[in-house]
Amino acid sequence: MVNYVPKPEDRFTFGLWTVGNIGRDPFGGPVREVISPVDIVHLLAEVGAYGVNYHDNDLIPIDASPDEERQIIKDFKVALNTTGLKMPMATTNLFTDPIFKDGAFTSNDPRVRAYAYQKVLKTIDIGVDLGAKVFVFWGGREGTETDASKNAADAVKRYREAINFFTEYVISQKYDLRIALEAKPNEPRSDLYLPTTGAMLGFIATLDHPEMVGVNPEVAHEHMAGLNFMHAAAQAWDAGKLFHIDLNDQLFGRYDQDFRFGAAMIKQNFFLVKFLEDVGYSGSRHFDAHAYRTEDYEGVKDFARGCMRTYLILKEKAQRFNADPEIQALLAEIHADDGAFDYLKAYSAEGVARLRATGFDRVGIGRKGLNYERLDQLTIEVLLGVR
Ligand code: GLT
Ligand code: MN
Ligand code: MN
Repeated sequence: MVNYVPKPEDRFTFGLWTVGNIGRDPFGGPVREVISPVDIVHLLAEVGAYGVNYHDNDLIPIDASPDEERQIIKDFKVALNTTGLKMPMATTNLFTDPIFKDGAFTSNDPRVRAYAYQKVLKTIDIGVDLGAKVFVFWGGREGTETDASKNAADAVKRYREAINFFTEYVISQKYDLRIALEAKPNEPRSDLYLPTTGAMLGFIATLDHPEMVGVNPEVAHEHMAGLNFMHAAAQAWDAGKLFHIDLNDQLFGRYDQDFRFGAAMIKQNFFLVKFLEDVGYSGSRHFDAHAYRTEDYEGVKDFARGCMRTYLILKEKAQRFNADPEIQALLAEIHADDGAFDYLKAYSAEGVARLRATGFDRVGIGRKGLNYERLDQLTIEVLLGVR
């Protein structure tokens, strides 16, 4: 990890739409020229990324002719081959075109839902051809401004029908492809359905092929809702559902800022990186973020390099935390367990009888200080570079 240089095994990826973001916002037009997907691939190779992800229309314009489409895919494959970049994840844009203004799978209009299905099937085929192993669904327009317009329970049913349809399609084509659902609480709709990673995990359990479907949690999306992102990622991991992850940053309660990873909440991101590294998460570390609107393309490279560098620095800090004798001594004390209550790990009538007969020093246990102040200060000192 010397010099924090990204390596292929770090699995650092960026979407075409991230470094290709031209800095448009609701109050102002673009500040950067559009650059082609081929140029984006070369830019990502230059900064040391492992892979590039895409939406269908990041690569192929929505109104491209079949000939144009063939040529674009051919050129893109050449760029992947010459740079060695991989394309591990594909996704469908179901939010930009006006046809999706009231959603795709949850639209009230059956023609819109059918068009969305058609668009997804095509993106799955092309994505698999380009090497994708994970297919993300982010329902950017699946929501409402007024709940007079849709039945929220029907919306979830329609979402379920759609995901069931696509898992059957993947099976029928014998594709080696898993699906990852990405939650967001709001924006661009006033309220989005299935707004958190936890909501997605509950939804997945209701699908026909839950084993093929996991989540793609995004740091900023949980932060928008004021939630602890690492806890969401950990729950997904525990459920065997952490198929992909969108890394970026922002403070709680703001609009969707998609800042450089680690730009805003260092301590939270430290615990996230530590979690991912400690459990051995081996999927893509996808930076779904973009450069400040103040930047030109040199600044975009600074942004991309910064995401990867900060991840690697936090990874090193996690190793330091794990190797720090004082921290480890405290943790050993905090986690001490002599096994006396192991009989409660599984229910038994005998265990209940034993438990009923046990006396507890309630006051004494409640009085004992836990040393978390010291532990947290030591953590902060690791992060601030004095340990
Ligand atoms: C869009 C959104 C992201 C999603 C992308 C996938 S598109 O940039 O803000 O969070 O991951 O559709
Ligand atoms: Mn986002
Ligand atoms: Mn995302």
